[in-house]
Amino acid sequence: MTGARPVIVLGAGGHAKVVIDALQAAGADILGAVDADPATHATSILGVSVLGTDEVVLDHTPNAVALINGVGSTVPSSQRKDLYRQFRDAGYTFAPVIHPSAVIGGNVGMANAVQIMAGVVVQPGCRIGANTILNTRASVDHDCVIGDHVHIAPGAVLGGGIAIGGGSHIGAGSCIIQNVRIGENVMVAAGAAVVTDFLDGARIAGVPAQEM
Ligand code: JB3
Repeated sequence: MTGARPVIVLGAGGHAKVVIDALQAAGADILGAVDADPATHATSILGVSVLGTDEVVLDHTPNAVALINGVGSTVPSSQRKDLYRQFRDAGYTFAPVIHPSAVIGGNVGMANAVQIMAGVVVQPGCRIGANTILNTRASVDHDCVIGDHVHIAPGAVLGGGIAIGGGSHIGAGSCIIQNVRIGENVMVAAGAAVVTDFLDGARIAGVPAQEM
């Protein structure tokens, strides 16, 4: 999953814990975690040491380690994307995270640093963008195209042929019917039922989902 390189997890909060658990299930060699504010965290997460701040990463050359983006998001946010770009532009490689319990169909294309958590199903023909999270038990049906830096939150259900623009947040337990087009940086609230297209930047909620 992470090639031969040991990995460092960026972040030591809730998302980092889930990512570390998936990495351990997949047998990855985890050097430790780093955080913007390590003093506010326990010294270890699931037995993985919190090593210090992002400066610790710079003690390792880019070809000696791979990075894991352990900073999540619950709304469209640039924090996770900015962290990814900062280290990518410094020459570091981000590894994917794929929990062994995920079911991934044929002809699924995954860009760099995709994170697929426990119990996810991705059906054939899908394309998943860079730095995108498919969180716990999300279901993505055939031929969906999901952009970069998207978070599909736990339990969201996407029908076939859906397009999700970059940076969007698809809330926990929401449902999107087949062939819907969702723009960039869209916020879909938890539990929404999305049956029509929405443009960039929309904030939508409800059954059926409407702009807030
Ligand atoms: O909904 C689910 C299942 N998970 C949520 C996830 C997707 O997003 C989770 O419940 C949280 O709401 C959120 O998880 P996240 O991003 O881990 O949030 P939190 O627990 O608040 O931890 C974020 C951590 O990232 C904090 O400890 C910050 O200090 C750290 N952080 C922020 N910026 C950073 C940076 N760490 C590093 N290394 N570098 C940064 O630039």
